[in-house]
Amino acid sequence: MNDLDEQARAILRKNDRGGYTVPTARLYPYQWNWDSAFVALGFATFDRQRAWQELDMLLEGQWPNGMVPHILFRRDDPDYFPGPSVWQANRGPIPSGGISQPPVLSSIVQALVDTGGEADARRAEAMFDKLCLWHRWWHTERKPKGCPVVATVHPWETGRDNCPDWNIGMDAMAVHADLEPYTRMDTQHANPAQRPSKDQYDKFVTIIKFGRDCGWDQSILTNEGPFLMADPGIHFILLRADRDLQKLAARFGRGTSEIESWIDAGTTGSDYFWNAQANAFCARDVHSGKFSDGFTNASALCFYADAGSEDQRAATVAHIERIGAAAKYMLPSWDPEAPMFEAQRYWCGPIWTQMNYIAAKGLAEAGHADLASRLRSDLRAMIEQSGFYECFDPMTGAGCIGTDFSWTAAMWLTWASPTALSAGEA
Ligand code: 9WN
Repeated sequence: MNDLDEQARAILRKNDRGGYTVPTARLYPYQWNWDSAFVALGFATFDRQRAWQELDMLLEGQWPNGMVPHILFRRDDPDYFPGPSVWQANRGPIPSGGISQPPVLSSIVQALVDTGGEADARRAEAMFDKLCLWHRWWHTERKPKGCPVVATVHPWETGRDNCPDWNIGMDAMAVHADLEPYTRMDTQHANPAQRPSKDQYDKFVTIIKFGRDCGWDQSILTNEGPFLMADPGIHFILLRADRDLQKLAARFGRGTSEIESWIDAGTTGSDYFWNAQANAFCARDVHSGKFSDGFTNASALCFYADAGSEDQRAATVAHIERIGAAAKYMLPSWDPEAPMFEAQRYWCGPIWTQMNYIAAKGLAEAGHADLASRLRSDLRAMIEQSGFYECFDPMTGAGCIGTDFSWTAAMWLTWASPTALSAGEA
């Protein structure tokens, strides 16, 4: 019995709010989209019924147009800003945010089916139509006119909120002149030096105001909103999820031609992200075509999506190896050798546990077992040293921001712990 395993299970139980899990108490007191997907993997190591319940409760919030919102506000909680009264996004059955989050869900469902039995397959089959509807939403509502790939309207939708990747789009937009005054709560629960800046928050809230003012019409938000960038993270996660959805479709005897068309578009669309100067897959502003130029943990997800040419993949491996020599721990969210790197500021450098997990999964599948196992053993070492933090300083392994964090506990149980079922693999 590993004591950290017991601690990880206790964190998941403690963050359980009755069938769904909050990422951490107070700082994030609601159900978040991709957090819940990763958390389900953690529950599955000791309570499969509870794992499926997490996903069912996430899908309960799906909008009629197919979008699965990034946050579900089952009750109002004064600890978080912006809450339901700011979003006013009431187009679904549960008050929610008006944007989505990286669509990792179908891949998690496929993983549960892969490792489970007939009962798991039945649970997956019951949610198959909802998964399809959500993928279709990405491929239509978030596909800007004239753009070959899906894009994003808000840095929060990418899950990589203040990554320097978004600076081009954020610099190109203005803070709304009539923005209502607001009080941030995150800086009361966490060290402000590790969180996004005031200007970034003003712009985050400006985009919410735009969404609210257009009644959360997703086509208007995508095509006319203040921010529109394409994210290699969302792109590669969606392409992987499309592939996993196709496997589920085949298993359940459902049609696959529409899903195949998404996979084809995603495969060729990967080139849109190739920044030849940086020799890496990078984020890109859709309006100006300008590239971000830093290598991120999302750039490394081409393997997870099984995308990119041989040269592009070799260049990606070279970046990972270079960064592996510069950082004590892998895989930082922003290149430690690039300007704007900050070892402890949120998505400007810190290591994110769920990103390590999917990046390593892809690397292992592509035959880079050494790199995959470095990502795993580094995550294990940081958790052993610092505990179950939200993210970690890649230079020292110190924990940053949220404590007793659900997806960190889940990634420990699923993957990083020496007792994890997948101990032999990445
Ligand atoms: C906004 C919950 C979420 C994660 C995101 C992470 C952070 C929220 C915030 O917390 O974002 O969605 O308020 O900072 O960036 O990836 O899903 O853990």
